[in-house]
Amino acid sequence: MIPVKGYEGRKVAVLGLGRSGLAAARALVAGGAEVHVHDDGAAARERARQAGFTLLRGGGRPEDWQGFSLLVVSPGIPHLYPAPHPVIAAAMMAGVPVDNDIGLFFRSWGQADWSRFDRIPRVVAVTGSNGKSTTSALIHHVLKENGRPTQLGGNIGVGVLDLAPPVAGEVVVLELSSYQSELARALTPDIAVFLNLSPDHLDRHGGIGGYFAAKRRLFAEGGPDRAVIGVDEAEGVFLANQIGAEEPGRVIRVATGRKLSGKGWDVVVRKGFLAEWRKGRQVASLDLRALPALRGRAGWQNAAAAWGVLRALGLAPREIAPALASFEGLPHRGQLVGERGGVRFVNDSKATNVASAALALAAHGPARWIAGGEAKEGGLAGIEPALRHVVKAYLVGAAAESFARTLEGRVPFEICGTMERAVARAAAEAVSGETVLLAPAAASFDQYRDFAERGEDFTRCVAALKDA
Ligand code: UMA
Ligand code: ADP
Repeated sequence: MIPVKGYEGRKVAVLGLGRSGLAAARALVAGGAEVHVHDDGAAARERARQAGFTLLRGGGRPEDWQGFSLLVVSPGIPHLYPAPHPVIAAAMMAGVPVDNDIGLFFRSWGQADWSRFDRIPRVVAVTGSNGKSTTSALIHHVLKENGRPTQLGGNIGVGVLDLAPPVAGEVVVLELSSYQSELARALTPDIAVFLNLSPDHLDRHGGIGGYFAAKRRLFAEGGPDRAVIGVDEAEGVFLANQIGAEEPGRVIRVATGRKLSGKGWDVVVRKGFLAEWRKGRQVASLDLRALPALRGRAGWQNAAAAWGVLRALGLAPREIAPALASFEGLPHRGQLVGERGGVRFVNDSKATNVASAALALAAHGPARWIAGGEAKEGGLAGIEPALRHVVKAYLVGAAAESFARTLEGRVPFEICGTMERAVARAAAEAVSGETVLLAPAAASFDQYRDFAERGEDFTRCVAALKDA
């Protein structure tokens, strides 16, 4: 745990008692704060009470906030859009600062006793619409393989305040969601990564502009020493230009599929070949085509971003290359879960938006595509160019009918409803050389607890086929 500094003897409230909230409450107590907690769920409140926490009284009216120095909010709880949670609204009306575990982490990070370290710890923060978990895990994996001290946390599942206090020279890799970066009152990583931007979570950010603004804060507030920026979209080009205009050395640009001009520090992947350029010269290269967990443009972008970070951390190409090859990937992201009569079964349940689903289709097609779930704003808009990789779509969940309307006249489809039926139908019709691909382009919450449960259901259905 990383005890929170700066709130000794002061009253602090924590809203939401999941992974980030509970870790924050514990770390605030360890730092000497007087902590009051709240969760809208009665069971979570009861668990907290039994664990010895004081429950917040009221909280829905500005007068309830007398004497409070801070409200710490969990990322899943809206503070602005689509509507502020009433407790947050009241605290803000009362002028109480609102922060989250990420802000507290960065405020509590640098310590006076670090003077005993010969190499100070560093933080790498990774953001983007897609590929954050994979890239964060990849950087962490390569560091570990090279015997470097490292920890992994943030949106990937470990609340940041639950991380252990760092040791000398440690690199802490944080995956940061837009929910987390939007609210944090301190954001000071040493290296920050912006992978890409495509529409997602728009209801929480009041549209794409708000979503980009939430991610950009990582580069504006404090400003990292080094920014690794994917420039495949206009937003990344804009960001790289803005940061690099003042200090070109601060930016490492990452591109897949096109050459970059200029004499900066770039990592470019074309047709599966990674090349690192500095001052107009190629200084390193690697063939990524044989790396199974880093397939297609999505995998190449993640590999190139990780390469940029690792080089900025001082690793040599000969240290990075073997560790990239031994990375097995994360479950539910382009994961091969079965093969039968020349047909591959790939679980990409985490492809919850159109951009990730489109890249998955391009990487794994020709595809028998299982899609649907709880549609995101915009539905399937933007998927059209990727449909050439689709042999037939098998639609599930609440979005099935609306997805069918988009696909009408473009590709054959069938409304299957359940995963079990979709897998059975796709497997029955697939021929050798095709892939049965779960890449839903939608959230899972209509039928499952989360994307992982959906991916596990797909995997189970595929395994059941083998016995049939
Ligand atoms: N709650 C309320 N009122 C509300 C909503 C929620 O009281 O209106 C309570 C719930 O009853 C629950 C708690 O808040 O007890 C849950 O808080 P949370 O949803 O913020 O979840 P945590 O368990 O704290 O997990 C969060 C991240 N969750 C979200 O951003 C939604 C986790 O990311 C992250 O791993 C964890 O912190 C540790 O940092 C998950 C996620 O889905 C994986 N992220 C989104 C994504 O990747 O798309 C952004
Ligand atoms: P995140 O943590 O940003 O959600 P993940 O690594 O969990 O990212 O991957 C989410 C989904 O996006 C998966 O379906 C995966 O196949 C796909 N994906 C991974 N990397 C990228 C990328 N660089 N660009 C687009 N899609 C990607």
